[in-house]
Amino acid sequence: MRRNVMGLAALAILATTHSLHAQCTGDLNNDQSVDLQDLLTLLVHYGDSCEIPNTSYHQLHVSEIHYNPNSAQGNDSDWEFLELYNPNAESVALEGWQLANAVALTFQTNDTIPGLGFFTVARNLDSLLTVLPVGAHCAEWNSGEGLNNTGETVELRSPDAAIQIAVAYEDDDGWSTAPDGQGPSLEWFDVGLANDAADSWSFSLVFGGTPGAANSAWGLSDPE
Ligand SMILES: [Ca+2]
Ligand SMILES: [Ca+2]
Ligand SMILES: [Ca+2]
Repeated sequence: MRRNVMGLAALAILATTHSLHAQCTGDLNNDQSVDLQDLLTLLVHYGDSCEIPNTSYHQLHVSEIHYNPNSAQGNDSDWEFLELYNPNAESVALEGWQLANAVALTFQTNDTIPGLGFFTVARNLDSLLTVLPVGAHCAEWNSGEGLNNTGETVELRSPDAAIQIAVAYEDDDGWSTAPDGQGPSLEWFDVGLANDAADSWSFSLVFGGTPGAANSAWGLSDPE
C-alpha cells in the first residue's frame, strides 16, 4: 500500500512538472490548446520570410558637390560631380546603395569605396576621368539630369532604401556662393562636422574642386 501511495505521488509530481513545462509551441494564441485557430494563424503567415533584416550599415558621407562648374572649365553637363567619403578604416561594398532625389544611381556589384577613401559620381565620366586620380573609384549617374544651380537635395540611401544622409545644398542662405559658377566646387569643410549643415561646407580652394581626393581645407584646421 505504501508503495502504491508513493507511486501515485510520483505520477502526480510528474504530471505537474509536465504541465508546467508543456511543449505548447503550437499554441499560437495562448488559449492553452493547439487547435484549428492556431493552424489558421499559421496559414495566414505561411510563406513569410523570417530573415532578420540587416539594418546595420557603415556610415558614409557626401563630401563634395560640383553643381555649377565655371564656363572656363566647361559645360555643367561635362563637369558636374558628387563625391562620397568613407570615414571607416575598411572598404565598403556599395552594391544596392543608391543616390536619389537630385540625381539617381544604384551602385553595382563591383562598386566599392576604399577605407578613408572616395567614390566619385560624375555626370559625364569620360570628362571627369581626365582629372580623376589614377585608379579612382567612380561611376556615372544614371539620370540625364544635372545638379540644379540654385540647390537641391542629394540623398544617399542604404540598400534598405533608408536615407543615410541628405545634403540640401543651396547657392545662398548661408551656403558659400562661390561654387555657383565661379570655379570652385562645394566641399565638406572637414571630417567630423555635421554633414548636412550649411556651415559645414565651403568653397574648394582648387578650381574645379578635388574629385576623388581629400578636400582642399581638410587638415588645415588641425593644430598639429
Ligand atoms: Ca555652369
Ligand atoms: Ca548645374
Ligand atoms: Ca574631394
